[in-house]
Amino acid sequence: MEIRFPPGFLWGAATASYQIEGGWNEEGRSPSVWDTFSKTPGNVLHGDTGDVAADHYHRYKEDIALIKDLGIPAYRFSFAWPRIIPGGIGQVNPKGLAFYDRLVDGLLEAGIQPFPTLYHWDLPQVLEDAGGWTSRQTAQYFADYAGIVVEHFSDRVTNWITINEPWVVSMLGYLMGVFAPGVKDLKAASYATHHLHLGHGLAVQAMRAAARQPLQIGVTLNLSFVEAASKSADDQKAAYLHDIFQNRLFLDPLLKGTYPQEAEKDLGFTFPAGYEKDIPMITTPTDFLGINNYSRNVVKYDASGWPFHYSHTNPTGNSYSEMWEMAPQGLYDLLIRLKRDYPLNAIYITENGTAVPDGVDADNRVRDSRRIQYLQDYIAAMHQAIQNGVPVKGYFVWSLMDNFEWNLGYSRRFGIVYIDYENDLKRIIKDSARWFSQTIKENGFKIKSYYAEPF
Ligand code: IFM
Repeated sequence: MEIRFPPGFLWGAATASYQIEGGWNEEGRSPSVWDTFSKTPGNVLHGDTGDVAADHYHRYKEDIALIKDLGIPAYRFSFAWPRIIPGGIGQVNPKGLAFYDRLVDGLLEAGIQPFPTLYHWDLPQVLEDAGGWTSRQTAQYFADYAGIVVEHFSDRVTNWITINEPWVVSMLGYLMGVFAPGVKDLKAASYATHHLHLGHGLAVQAMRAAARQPLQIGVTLNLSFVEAASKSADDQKAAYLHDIFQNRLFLDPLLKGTYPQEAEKDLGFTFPAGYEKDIPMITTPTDFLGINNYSRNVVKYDASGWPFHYSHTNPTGNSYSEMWEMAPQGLYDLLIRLKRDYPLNAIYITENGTAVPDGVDADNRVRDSRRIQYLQDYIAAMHQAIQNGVPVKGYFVWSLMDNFEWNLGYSRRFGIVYIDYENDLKRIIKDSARWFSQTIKENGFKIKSYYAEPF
């Protein structure tokens, strides 16, 4: 059968500032929490840092040309707060804005739609020193920064994402301590969660006030469909709680104006006193929800689990990437569930992709057939969800190019373009990029049949 997407469906590729830019101390950029974290021994595999990364800061023209040659209509990138306001608040750095002027103008000249994110985790270190996301002030500072960036760019840019994956910031950054800033404290994570929501709401209002034309604004959440490992009551309860932790702690306040009760009762989160008063701000209307999805989560009760009494299982049946289970059914189930449970008019898949071992063959080709299979399966699952009424308006592959995969450094490659770290960071088009390019050209592809089971 032929899969064809609705007219106007937006295809894109995504990246993030710290993961590709490099130029870490150039033209006035201040250190971010990720500079500090990655330079602290033991935090990142092989001691890798984003100092140089893919050197996009200097090679953005070449990268724009790549996107254009591949016929990719939209590009999701993130602004680096420490480049634009090195002190976190106050003085704007004209050279920081100028870099993104060059990038945005270059994209527009190439006919590529910019789809930026304001915050993809590179908090200015100076703000972390003052409490980071555990401090209510940071929410306001983020909104101030958002207003400044929107004032400058909204004559040319209409689609905006406030925050990328607040779950990662609060849970990996402040609860589990495996991402910057490396804190392990449930109260800190609770406060960070609330202040990220608040920062998003304040930012949306600041952005609308600063906008030079009507904007489409959304937030991007990393969501996973959650299943219990068995029908036992304990496993069912574990799955219920994990769904709250992973998904509802973010979806419910933003889209329904409530925190799930169990977050406090069963998981031990403690939100700042008087948090209820922030709910109207947090639920400030947006235009779309961004979703990053890579896998599903299958969990079982586990008395010794940390930070909660459950653990993740590795189900059999699907294959695995270097990171996670490849589970396209999980994307289908997630999308159908979102439509059922939340008032959503527009969804963008703002990230989906996979890290599989790949390398350059003697003929200079990267034959990443497993990545192609993964993308095809997930895109087909998304198509099936659209056929069933889920309003998915666009899809961004993660990632345009191999990059700094946070605490795993450069050991994992998510790109559809290969970065040759050994040879002057040469860009090499992988087979998956050619496949994606063809998919965009045809606005779909052929498959034997859908494989997702009805939800
Ligand atoms: O590389 C990350 C990205 O920064 C956020 N979403 C998940 C990707 C893969 O882990």
